[in-house]
Amino acid sequence: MQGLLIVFEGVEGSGKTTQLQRSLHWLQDKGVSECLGTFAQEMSVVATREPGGTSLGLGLRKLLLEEGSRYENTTPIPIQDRAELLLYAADRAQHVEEFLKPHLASGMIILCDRYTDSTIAYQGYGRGLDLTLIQQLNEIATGGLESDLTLWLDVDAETGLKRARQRGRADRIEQADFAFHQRVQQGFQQLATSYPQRIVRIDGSKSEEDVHLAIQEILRQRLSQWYSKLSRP
Ligand code: T5A
Repeated sequence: MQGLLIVFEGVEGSGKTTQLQRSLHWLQDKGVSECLGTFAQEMSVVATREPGGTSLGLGLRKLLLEEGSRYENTTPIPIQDRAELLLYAADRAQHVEEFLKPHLASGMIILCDRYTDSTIAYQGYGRGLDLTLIQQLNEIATGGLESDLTLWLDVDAETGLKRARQRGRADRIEQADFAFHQRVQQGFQQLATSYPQRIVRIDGSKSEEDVHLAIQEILRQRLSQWYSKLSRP
């Protein structure tokens, strides 16, 4: 039985990480047993993220987000846009083979903080790199593995950045100029329009609790559909 890949996407500070954790706890406590009936005992839910869902990915994440320089006071390494694109692709290729595919093959529900749409939004719309090239690279890195559901937390760039910056020093990507973050937001809007079956928009400007309830509703629907499929003889 193939598991489910559920991805959380959005601009900086859109609340993905907060909502992913809340969804994880809800699914583990009640959601899975509520929606998956007799199959619930066989199901487990795991959380992961990009970049940084593997040991190699953690090293790449440090390079990409300058986490080393944030915490160890070292000089940031300059990264060219195409090099940045390839580093995200390398992180993804490793993540797909080492983590996503084996967990999906064992029937797990995976909650993933960012995936291929982030590369289109950030490196494509944000940096202005060729979108066709990025689609091809995503295909190479994933071997064609798409999310079953992508929850896009729609928050305008200004609100998201304000939230993210309240937490302290900004990482390398957060430091990019405001127009960059606006283009990223446009990228997510465009993706949601192009892939309405896969990407569900959630109003991320609402309170944390309201956003959580909206996500719960979508997860209930999708898991129930999945359950009907699993129960078919
Ligand atoms: N990237 C990633 C690329 O450029 N290309 C790629 O292919 C990929 C995969 C990842 C960076 O890499 C880039 C995108 C990113 O810049 P990251 O640390 O994972 O780096 O950064 P983010 O994913 O942006 O994580 P953030 O933590 O900045 O944003 P989140 O996860 O969206 O937000 P969250 O949940 O941490 O919340 C931020 C703050 O807002 C509050 C929270 O308490 C927290 O303080 N908050 C709310 N406040 C008010 N109302 C709500 N509804 C709130 N929800 C959360």
